[in-house]
Amino acid sequence: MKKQVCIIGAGPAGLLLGHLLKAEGIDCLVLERQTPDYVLGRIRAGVLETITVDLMERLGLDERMKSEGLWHSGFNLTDGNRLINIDMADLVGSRVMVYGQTELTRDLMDACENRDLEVVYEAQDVALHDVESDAPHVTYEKDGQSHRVDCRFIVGCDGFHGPSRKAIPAAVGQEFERVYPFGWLGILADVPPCNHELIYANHEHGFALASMRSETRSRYYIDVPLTEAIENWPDERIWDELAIRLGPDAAAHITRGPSIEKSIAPLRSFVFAPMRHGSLFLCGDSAHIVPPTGAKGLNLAASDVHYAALALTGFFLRADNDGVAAYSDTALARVWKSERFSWSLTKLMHRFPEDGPFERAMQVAELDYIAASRAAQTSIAENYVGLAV
Ligand code: RFL
Ligand code: PHB
Repeated sequence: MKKQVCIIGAGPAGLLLGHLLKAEGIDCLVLERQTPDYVLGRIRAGVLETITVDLMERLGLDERMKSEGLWHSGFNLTDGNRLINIDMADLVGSRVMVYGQTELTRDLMDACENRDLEVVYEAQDVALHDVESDAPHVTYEKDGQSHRVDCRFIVGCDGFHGPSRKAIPAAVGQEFERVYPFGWLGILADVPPCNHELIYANHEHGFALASMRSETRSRYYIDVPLTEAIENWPDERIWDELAIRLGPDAAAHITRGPSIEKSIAPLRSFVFAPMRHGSLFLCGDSAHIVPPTGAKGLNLAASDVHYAALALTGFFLRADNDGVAAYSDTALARVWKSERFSWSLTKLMHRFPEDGPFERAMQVAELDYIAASRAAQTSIAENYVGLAV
């Protein structure tokens, strides 16, 4: 089969890019290893920046998001003693949208048939070939049959563990990585949120986050050692710990209920450069990972896709190669700023096993500074709502 672009991975990055290219008349195919239900079963991001909301709007796929999503104009940091409100609307005149990655992915999936975006689910053994040439191809197996897709470009949207990044020779690429000594234990429950805005807490017991998916569905996280087994955390133990870490005001408003999802996600900072090699682009988690503290992962995938769609549209519609040539540098400039923000918020809001009284005093001093300084709050707000693309 012949296509202009072959996209690997039908997570948010792959589906967003597929729809953007299709809207410009570019012929593309998306290959996904899992089933649609499996992709929708992964509970991940909850906070969307303007760039992500705007892309859905541009595609005309924002109707459900605009009616069911929640606009948030602020969020809170706490160390158990005080609540520091970051009023994004007042500080930087912008907001974020609380709308689950699951729902965004569902909206993108549901639109495929109508818009003729072809997605092959359960594509096994996807392999990339000749990525350094102008005529790469992708092979895969489906229902016991071998398939080959010849294309001009391949876009790897296949997440951290996918094959695309590995198709770039080690001599060409450079990896930057920090693995954190804890993971986030997340719980999803059909109970009203304890607060109308998110709360990030740094308590002596550890980190906690109170988030939500709707007025009736809450998402909470606590950090746990990397070695921790989920079996050690029955729901009641998580609720008890949340009540301690989030502080007495939030605790008074926590409604407990049975978990409908519970999992531990490791925390990592990772960047791979370059984000394009020959005819292969990387977008989203295939090229970089941020710890979830800044709510940046999905939004970075969206900004990569925005740049990649501009580059590919320029190439196919105007024979302009500049966007392709600039893609890696342009995307990485924004990636590094989000990496910095996610890393700094992670350091501020978590207790690291190797930290002593000095590091703790630095956290307290930084929270004191943020509490008293409009300039410091503005910097946090500007990063949280998302830097310009
Ligand atoms: P995905 O979502 O991992 O999708 C990649 C897709 O590629 C498929 N795939 C393959 N397909 C074909 N062949 C192969 N060999 C393949 N190997 C893999 C996979 O099945 C999958 O469908 O990457 P993408 O599209 O780049 O999207 C990135 C986001 O999913 C991720 O960055 C965010 O979820 C991160 N994240 C958050 N981001 C935010 O912007 N805001 C948040 O509030 C936020 N919270 C979070 C998060 C991530 C979390 N976890 C679990 C890591 C909270 C958590 C707990
Ligand atoms: C979420 O609701 O899942 C969520 C919110 C904010 C974050 C990370 C995750 O920083």
